Amino acid sequence: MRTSGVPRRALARWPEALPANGTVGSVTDLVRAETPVVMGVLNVTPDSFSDGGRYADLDAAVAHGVRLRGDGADLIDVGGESTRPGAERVDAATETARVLPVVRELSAAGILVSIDTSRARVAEAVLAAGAYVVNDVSGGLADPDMARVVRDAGCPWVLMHWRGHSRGMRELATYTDVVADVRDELSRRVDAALAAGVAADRIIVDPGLGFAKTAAHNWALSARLPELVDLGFPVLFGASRKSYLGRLLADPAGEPRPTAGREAATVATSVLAVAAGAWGVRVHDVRGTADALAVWSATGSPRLATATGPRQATAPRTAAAMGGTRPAEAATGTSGGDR
Ligand code: PMM
Repeated sequence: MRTSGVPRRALARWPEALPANGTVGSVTDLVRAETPVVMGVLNVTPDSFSDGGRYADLDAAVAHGVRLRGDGADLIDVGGESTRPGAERVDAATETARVLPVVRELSAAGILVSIDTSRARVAEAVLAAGAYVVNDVSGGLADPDMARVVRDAGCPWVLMHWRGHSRGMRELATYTDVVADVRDELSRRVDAALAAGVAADRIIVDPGLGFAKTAAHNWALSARLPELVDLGFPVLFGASRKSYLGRLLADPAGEPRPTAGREAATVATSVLAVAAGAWGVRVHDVRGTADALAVWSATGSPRLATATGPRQATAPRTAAAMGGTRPAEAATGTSGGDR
């Protein structure tokens, strides 16, 4: 791997203005965007469930990021640690070494980058190298220092619903009512972020499909997405190529459809999620989803009829605002396989 010569910039305060070739002008515009945001996945890992091993080389990774941008991605989500069920963790130095040069190069090319990490040290290093958004699959639970890093940077923070690291997440997939439980646990994460001084207009939430969730849980979260939208924060939806789609499309012998054959189903989930009020979608193949969302926009951006109404009509409903107490969040666990 070669390293980029792009200078690191100080992390004094986050620049509100976005790189010139972005489709929105500022971080606030990005978080409040009314047009759907498409986040393209770029895993610089040997073992992610869909693209693991394909972009380990810097040039290949950067070229893929540029391609995803050309296909219509608003943000490129760079990850250096696989979170598939059962995956072993890598150390922070390895994770940083994987992502840092890629983030530097993409940022230098004016491409908006989010960093998929749950480690504060990694986030801090890549924010200094030009990343604009922290996508934290642990919603701030994995590293108590993450809230400080995000607060000091002033960058957007994706808080994903999470109950424990990959090795044990399957055992944690027990819910009374998955949608209500995910909503409650997410609102606790929002409250913790706000209490740590993170600005409300920097927070994005995500149901975390496939993370301590069975296929039935994922379908329930998709079907009742407006209940999460009702929290009042932008919702990111990440169904791309996940195993519940493979199982839906299983062959007559019951063999799940391999990841490469899940694209049309991914596009369908993206459009349905956005029509249900999602702020954005996180996908591996940007072109298909971007095209489908262009069709959705051209036909007047129709929203699905929902019990709760459109996102704009609701005020933020965090745990503190709702004044309730909820079951404790599990923060540990173990497990294995295709997400
Ligand atoms: N899924 C994966 C990784 N990161 N981040 C967010 N915010 N939401 C997700 O659903 C999500 C994520 C799963 O692994 P992948 O990178 O191979 O898709």
